[in-house]
Order: sequence, then C-alpha cells, then structure tokens
Amino acid sequence: MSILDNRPGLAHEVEQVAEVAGYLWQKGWAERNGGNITVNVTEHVDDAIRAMPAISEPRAIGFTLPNLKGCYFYCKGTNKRMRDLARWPMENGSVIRILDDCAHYEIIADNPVAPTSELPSHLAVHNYLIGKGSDYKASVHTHPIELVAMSHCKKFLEKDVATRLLWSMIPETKAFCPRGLGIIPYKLPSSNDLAEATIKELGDYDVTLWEKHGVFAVDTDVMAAFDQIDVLNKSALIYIAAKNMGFEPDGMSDEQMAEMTTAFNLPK
Ligand code: 2HA
Ligand code: ZN
Repeated sequence: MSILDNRPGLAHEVEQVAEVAGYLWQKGWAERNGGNITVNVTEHVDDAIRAMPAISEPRAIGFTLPNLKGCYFYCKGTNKRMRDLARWPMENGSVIRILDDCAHYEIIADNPVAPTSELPSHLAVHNYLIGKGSDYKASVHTHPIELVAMSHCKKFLEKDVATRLLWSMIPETKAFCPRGLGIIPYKLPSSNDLAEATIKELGDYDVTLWEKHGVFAVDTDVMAAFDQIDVLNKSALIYIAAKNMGFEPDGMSDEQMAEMTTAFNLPK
C-alpha cells in the first residue's frame, strides 16, 4: 500500500518530482546525494491522510513557521540519490506532516525516510511563500555545473551582473526566467543563515545562486522550477562556449533586450 494509491493528484506531483530528479542526474547536477526537492502537497490531502498515524517521532524543524499549520510536503530524503529517487520516489523521499506547534514535523508515508538536510531552508521558504499569498508550491535545490562555476568569480556575484549577462545570451532566458538570478554569498550548507538569506532574495527573484554551492529555485510546480534553472544554465553554457571559441560574446544589445521586454510584456 502506498499513500499514492487511488490518489491521482498526489501521485502526479510525486511523478513530476521523480521526472525532474532524473533530469538533474542526467545533467550531472546531482552527484551522490546532491540537491533536494520539496513540494507542498497540502491541496491533495484528504481526511484519510489527515488520520494517518505518524511513522516517525516528532522532529524539530529548527524554526517556528506559523503559515505551515496543517501543511503536508513531499520531501526528498537526506543522503538519498536523485538517480534513485527518479525510479523509486517513495523509497527515497517521504510525505511529512507539520505539527500544530509549527516547529515540528512527523513522517506519515510511505517509509520512514528522513527528509533532506536542507529542510530548514525549504520549509522556511514555503512558509514565506504562503505568507505572501503566492501560488508557488515547489522548491528545487541543485548543483548546476556552469552556474556554480560562475559563482567562483567575484564579478558575477555583484547584484544583477550574472542576470544581465545570462539574459543577454539568448532571448528565451529573460522570457522564462523573468525575475533573474539572486545572489547569496557563501553560507554553511543546511544552516539557518542560508535559509534566511535565501528568503530575503526570493522577494525579488525566483532563482537564487548559492555562492560556490548551487541554486535554489521556486515556482508553481517542480517542472517549472526546474525550467527556470535550466534556461539560466543554458545561457551559462552559451557564454562558456563563446569563451572557449576564444572570444567574449557580444550578448544581445540593450535595444534588443528592451524590444523583447516590451514585446513579451516582461518585468523591466
Ligand atoms: O542534499 O545538496 O546542500 C544535499 C545538498 C545539500
Ligand atoms: Zn547542495
């Protein structure tokens, strides 16, 4: 028996996570247990799920997150591989319930797989998204090679320098990542500091670059969050390809960017 049985909506959410996990592995962005995904699945929760007993003891989140009262999340498991999650999502991830104190959670299905080490960041972000009335349900953290490489260069860590460069490599990037790439200076992985810094940047950006570590993206669903990272990394690859051919790419001109921004009604 699985919590996904006879629940096509919930099963679809988890299948989408598994599909994205496979892409992350294939792209070389998910070495070993690298990266994590959480999805707010509360809209798919019925009375039978609400009545399900816990299969773990209550565990502390590390924050008190009042907007998460009554929420349920599918979370990748800590120390689990994306390439395994792609095939067996309920053996490499689990569904958790936030307890009424909003400071603890428990695992309810299918197996007692402990959630991702970045759970504090992920849940604090979901708390923030709900608080501002956003319809975003998914967050993805991964290690895209070329974007991480760019984060080793000080120039690209200045506000919006990487965003402008990446947008200018191909018109689609601004169209499909219209808020650009926020920058988070290096912080210890899994730390509350990293979570807090990420939330601050998510006010202005859907995708943030964690210096020398990876990216963290949010969107309505896991596929959309993946797409935003994918278009940014594609631009990084075009930039690198040009550099490898021995020249600095011109990039789209300011006029071309402005024309596209108006034509597609994008934010300035
Ligand atoms: O879950 O990528 O940052 C593994 C990580 C932590
Ligand atoms: Zn990471």
